[in-house]
Amino acid sequence: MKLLTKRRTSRAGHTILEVTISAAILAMIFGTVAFVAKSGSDLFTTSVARNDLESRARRALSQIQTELLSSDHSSLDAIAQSPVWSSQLVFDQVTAVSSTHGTPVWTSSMIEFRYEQGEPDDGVDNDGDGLVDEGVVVFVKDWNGADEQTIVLCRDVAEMQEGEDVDGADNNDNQLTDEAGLSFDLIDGSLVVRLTLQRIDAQGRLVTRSFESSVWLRN
Ligand SMILES: [Ca+2]
Ligand SMILES: [Ca+2]
Ligand SMILES: [Ca+2]
Ligand SMILES: [Ca+2]
Repeated sequence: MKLLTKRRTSRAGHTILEVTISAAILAMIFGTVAFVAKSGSDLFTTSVARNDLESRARRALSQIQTELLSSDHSSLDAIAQSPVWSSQLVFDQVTAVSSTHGTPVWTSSMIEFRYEQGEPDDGVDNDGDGLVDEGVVVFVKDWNGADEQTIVLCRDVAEMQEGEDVDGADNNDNQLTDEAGLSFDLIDGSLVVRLTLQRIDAQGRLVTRSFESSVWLRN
């Protein structure tokens, strides 16, 4: 009788051990599945944010290119040669044709980086969107003229180019020093436009994308 009781106790103990091991294995499996699912979800949300920034940056650069191609390139002569850069570009465009003489009417246009409304340049995220001192790219038609019109080409523009800090050095190794999130510089007759956009994705992570395009300035 004692032998039977001992066997039953041993069998019960063995079963508890098996159950414990099985539970541990199942926990590991479920943990791995949950991790893989979360990783996939994180990649997806980051990808959505990245694609959003890419499409907006391409659209803005395309609009800038279009405006510059229809400009008087001689008005862009004031642009400094790289590595000098500017976050503002002023140029002349034909905005109308004189009704009396049939000649083109030239007016000044301007493209520049401006701090977002409600987001002063103070090192603080004033509007609570997770970005610090972010700005917009604006295109101003008839700049300082009677019919001045301001159009926002792009939002979520970083204050600085990706990888660049305000420290007097070229941190991102593009030959420009402390350049802004929108910058213009001239290289061998081509105007180079550089743009860095940022946003916070659905997981609360900062996503940054940078783009560059060139416009050949014919004389
Ligand atoms: Ca902000
Ligand atoms: Ca600020
Ligand atoms: Ca740089
Ligand atoms: Ca720097």
